[in-house]
Amino acid sequence: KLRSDWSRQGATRGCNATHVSMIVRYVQFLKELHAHLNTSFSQQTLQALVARKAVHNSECLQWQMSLDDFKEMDDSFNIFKCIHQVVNDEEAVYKLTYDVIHEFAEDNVKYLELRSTPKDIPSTGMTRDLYVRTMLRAVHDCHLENVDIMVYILLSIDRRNSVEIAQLTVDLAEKFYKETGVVVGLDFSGHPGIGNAADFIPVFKSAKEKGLKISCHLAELAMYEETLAVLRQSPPDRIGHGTFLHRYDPGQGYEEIEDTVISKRIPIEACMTSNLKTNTVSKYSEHHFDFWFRKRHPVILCTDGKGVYKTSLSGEYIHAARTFSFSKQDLWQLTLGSIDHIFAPDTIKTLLHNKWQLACP
Ligand code: 6MZ
Repeated sequence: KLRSDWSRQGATRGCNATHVSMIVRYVQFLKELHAHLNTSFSQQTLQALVARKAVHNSECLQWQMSLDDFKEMDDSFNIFKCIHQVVNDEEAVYKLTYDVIHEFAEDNVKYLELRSTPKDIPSTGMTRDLYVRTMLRAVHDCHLENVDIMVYILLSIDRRNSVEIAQLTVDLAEKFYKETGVVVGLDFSGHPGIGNAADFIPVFKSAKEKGLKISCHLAELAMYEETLAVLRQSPPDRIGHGTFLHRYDPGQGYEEIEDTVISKRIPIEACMTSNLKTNTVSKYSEHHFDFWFRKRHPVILCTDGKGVYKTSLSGEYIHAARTFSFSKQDLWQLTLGSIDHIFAPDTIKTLLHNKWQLACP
């Protein structure tokens, strides 16, 4: 199944059979640390969600077609707006969360951190609190069904919204962290061209004071000032994308950015296919994953949005393995190393380490 999925995604092109077989053996125990709920739908779920909202059908049909036609970052964000129109009530949030968890489990993902922006939508009775509760209900039901995957939730702060809403999200995360232990932290995301990440530094600090972990989308575009400000004043626990962190523009101060990331060993969530489709990286072979991985800096392969970018986590592994000619040791380091950077408690890290030692070829 993996082989046929990969071949549909074009991931096995140019890969010999022995290499594919080796990778198949190593992708049995994956960890997904960067997946946005609303961009991780399967085609089947999407169709069901669109069908429920027949009233918007013509608009929705248009954007479903545009899933193959990305030219720049804005195309993705236009699609996100449409998805949010069909995932705007309790039933839709539940179905999407439930389906996404099952789909990741089918792709051999054993540990998932699913992130989403809690939303207030008065027309459907949705509140931020209910949004998180609904996600938690779906996680709980999957657990009762013994789906073979551990799921944790990160609440996302959308940078186009106000600092006040961001602080509300932190408070909500703290509440559900204390109540359930399933919400373990925060994500800072949204269109990187809108707003200034530096404005949210007090919010990041408040999250840390509450014992919450935080992953920040940083340097997804070449945003020098805000990247440096965040790294200096409130370095996150992980960085999402980090496309422009390394000495990409010599003499422009990027040395300090790269050196800070290295000295603090901040893990980077690398989303290769997403970066290609949003046109921030031109081809797999030029992806910054390689730069960090060869430095032995912690870097984790992730999907970002398996639905929008038509990928899977195992597919991302094979894209990377093929492009950068991974050895068995590389695959071992990558799959085992990611465990150290999860946001769940240390007991879960130990459990995952033990499980992987047993499962690994
Ligand atoms: C920045 C992104 C993103 O929260 O409604 N999001 N933010 N860069 C990206 N790379 C392309 N992809 C997704 O999921 C959708 C939201 O996640 C963020 C955006 O804020 C988007 O609205 P949720 O589940």
